[in-house]
Amino acid sequence: MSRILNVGAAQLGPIARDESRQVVVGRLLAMMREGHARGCDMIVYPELALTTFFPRWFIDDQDEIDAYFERAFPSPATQPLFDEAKRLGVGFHIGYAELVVVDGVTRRFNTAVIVDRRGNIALKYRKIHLPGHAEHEPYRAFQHLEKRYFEVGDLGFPVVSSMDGNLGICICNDRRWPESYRVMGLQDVEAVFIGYNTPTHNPPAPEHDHLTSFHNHLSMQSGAYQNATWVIGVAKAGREEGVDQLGQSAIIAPSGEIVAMASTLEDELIVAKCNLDWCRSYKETWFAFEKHRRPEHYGLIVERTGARPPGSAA
Ligand code: CDV
Repeated sequence: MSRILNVGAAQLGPIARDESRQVVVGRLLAMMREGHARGCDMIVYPELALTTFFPRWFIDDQDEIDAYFERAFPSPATQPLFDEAKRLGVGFHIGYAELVVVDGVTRRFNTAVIVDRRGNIALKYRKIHLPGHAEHEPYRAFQHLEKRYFEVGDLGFPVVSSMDGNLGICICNDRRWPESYRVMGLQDVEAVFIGYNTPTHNPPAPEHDHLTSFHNHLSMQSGAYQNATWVIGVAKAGREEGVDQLGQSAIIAPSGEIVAMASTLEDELIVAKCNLDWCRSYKETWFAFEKHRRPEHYGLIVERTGARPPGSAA
């Protein structure tokens, strides 16, 4: 019997700055119920799925910033997601801004979790590749202050055996980096969940704007194929507080093919029957890592961060 994970990628349309957690959770619950009615085992929500994408603003007031963060997860506002998932017997993935106090020090992360069918958190990931900048940059039409508001994640790229498969997470900008997928590939990952908030305009390089959609799929399709895994990429899409964000949420097979894609920029659930056993055909042939990888020649990948031309000093 094949291991089938029926996945619902729950793309979100814009979330307004003044939209409450309760209203957003209501939208998420509506898609969870739709997913259950359509036979889903797992609902995948995007990055920072509970609020507007606040790193687009330079905010001075720390209390105002912290209002976008969750101090507990679940909290009274988000508990209904856990309760409904348990009642329906579906799992879910969701991204949120996490605030924790450790040994008296406040830490803030861009986080995502997988919650299993029983309503338990099976895996937590904290975003590692934080894009953007840390200071206000007035030339930009809008800011991207993830480097200011979040710390680099400290949990690596973990994979968990849950829901009858090996499941992993990375978040938005992580999907552009082959290392993210490879570290999970080396843990035999079979499905990677990725939420994203991607403006269609990139202020530092507007010459790439017309390629935003291509680069989104290119990154996720190559990550899927080269690591023999399903990849489920889910957007927060549409014009959010004046900023256009990419849609085209996609469910990608280990072949690298897109098997389902969103066609709107709104709340939209796309569904695919993900046969986790399809991964084996690639994991045991082209990408039988144990037979074909040559890590003794890959040292630079972990020794060096930035590129240096041949002959330059260390
Ligand atoms: N939320 C993100 O990580 N966004 C980044 C860019 C657009 C800043 C991305 O790679 O999509």
